[in-house]
Amino acid sequence: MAFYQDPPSLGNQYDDDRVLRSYLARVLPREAAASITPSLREMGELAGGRLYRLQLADRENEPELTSWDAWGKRVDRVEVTQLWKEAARIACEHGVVATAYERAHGAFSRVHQFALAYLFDASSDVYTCPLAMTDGAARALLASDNRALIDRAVPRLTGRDPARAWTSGQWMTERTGGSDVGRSETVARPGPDGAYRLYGTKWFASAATSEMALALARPEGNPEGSRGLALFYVELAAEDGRREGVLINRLKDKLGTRKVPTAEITLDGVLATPVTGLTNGVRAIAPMLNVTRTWNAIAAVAGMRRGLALARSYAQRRALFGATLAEKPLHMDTLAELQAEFEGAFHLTFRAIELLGREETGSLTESEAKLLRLMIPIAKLTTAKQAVSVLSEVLEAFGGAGYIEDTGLPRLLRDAQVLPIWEGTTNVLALDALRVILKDGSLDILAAEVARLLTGVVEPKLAEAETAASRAVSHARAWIKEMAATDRPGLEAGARRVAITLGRALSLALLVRHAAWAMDRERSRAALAAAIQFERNGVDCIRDHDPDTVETLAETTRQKPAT
Ligand code: MFK
Repeated sequence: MAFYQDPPSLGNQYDDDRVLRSYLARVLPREAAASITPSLREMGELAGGRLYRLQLADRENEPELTSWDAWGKRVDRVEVTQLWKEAARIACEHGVVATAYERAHGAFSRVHQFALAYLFDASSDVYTCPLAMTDGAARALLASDNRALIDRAVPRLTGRDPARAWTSGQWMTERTGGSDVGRSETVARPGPDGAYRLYGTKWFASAATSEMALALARPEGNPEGSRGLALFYVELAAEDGRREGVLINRLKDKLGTRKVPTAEITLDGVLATPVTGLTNGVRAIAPMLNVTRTWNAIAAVAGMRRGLALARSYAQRRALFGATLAEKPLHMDTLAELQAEFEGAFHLTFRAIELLGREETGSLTESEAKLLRLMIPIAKLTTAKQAVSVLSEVLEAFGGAGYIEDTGLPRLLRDAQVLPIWEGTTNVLALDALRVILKDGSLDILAAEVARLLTGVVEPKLAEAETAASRAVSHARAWIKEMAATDRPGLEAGARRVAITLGRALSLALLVRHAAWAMDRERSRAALAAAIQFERNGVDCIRDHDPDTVETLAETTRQKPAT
């Protein structure tokens, strides 16, 4: 008899998720938990069932751009994949964005919404990209107080009727770069009627099928730099499907997120409405960035969770050297390391989400607002890096099968690789976090949060983890203080290591707090094991700056190639 390996399989992704269910049991009031559970179970069933099967079946399809119709008319029509069409309907009807704005459970509505997004994400082929931008655009418009635009767009961005729903794009990046947005070349020109029209090229317009976009552009005559940019609302939905003044030049040929129709577009006089004044566009789009960066973190967590669910299923079915992989100590040790990373990322991200929900319902204290401002870049950059390394290991856990396209596994790694890049690279966000720390004392608040989380934890097995979390934060504080006073370039050079250390220390403190709760209330030791393992994986990455070594290697970078 020839041997054929059973493939990995998924069950209901809500029922199978101890980490999610235990977290929700801790944070949600009893009635809220009872009320939202059916919606999560339904999404878990879709994500592990119909949507997952469709994702595997739809694997080879990609979006297609048709630039011209048969009679030579420019149409710029983008046809998305079958799964994306289904995902759009499911996301809308299940309120994957709407739940946050309906606020059925006050501040906890954000937790409910992001739990839905977390379950949905890994079976959606990154349809969470347009959802993230849609959520972010609604948030930025609401923050702008522009009543006309809010009334026009927000009900469509946050509604549950697929026939009326809109998604939004986020048009920032240009050929001049994605990080230094202040170099944007797109100009906004007022016409004789006073209406603005945009002229320029956007170089990474994600989800080119959106019905609207928020775009940065420089009103003619404004100064250079980011303060001279303004935020504009661009409506793209038109009767014949195409808005005058927007040309889709081509779709990007990307490493991953291949189902996302990311486009290069030319803005050739498209009508645009200023969202909030004619300057300070980066400040105006910042509420959107904070929301999309939170989505980025949830996508990282969801990707890790999916990879581990598949790897665990496989470990139970794959036999070698006389036992299943699930019985092999080294394989189990490897998966334990990955599971701890996933659980740390989960708690870090959902803590930021709790604060976001409180911010939106006006119940955030001033110091919590500062904590949230610091936590979002830290959570985004920490979880994105974890996702890439965890999913690389997950592929290895399948041996050669992890490298074969029609298992559906390589996509996990490719789609993770974008997470440290878009919405601000690791280094750009580390510098953002450092700026915030130096400006408003938010590191003291983060340190107080870590101390608060650890207070009252008496389990001796958690002692080392507690010490590691608080030591890492103290080290970061002392290091920043010293470097800020003595060595500014060294401070900048260490920004990534500091940000990741803070992300890991906060994750560990959250894991410790949850482990203590789970042992007490659920008689479960799984979260305890995750906390202990996370500490073993390492927390403090700060190293003393060694300018000589870095400078010697930097010389190689600056060398001109031999001719
Ligand atoms: C499922 C996954 C979901 C993800 C979907 C994503 C789809 C992909 C779409 C994209 O990738 S869109 C492109 C994303 N691009 C970026 O995220 C840009 C990355 N670069 C940065 O973040 C730079 O740090 C930044 C452009 C902000 C730097 O520009 P500047 O000109 O040096 O801005 P500056 O001076 O730091 O900030 C200007 C103002 O905004 C300041 O306020 P004031 O004017 O009052 O002083 C800042 O405090 C404020 N600000 C900046 N970032 C903020 C913020 N305020 C609150 N929160 C923030 N995050």
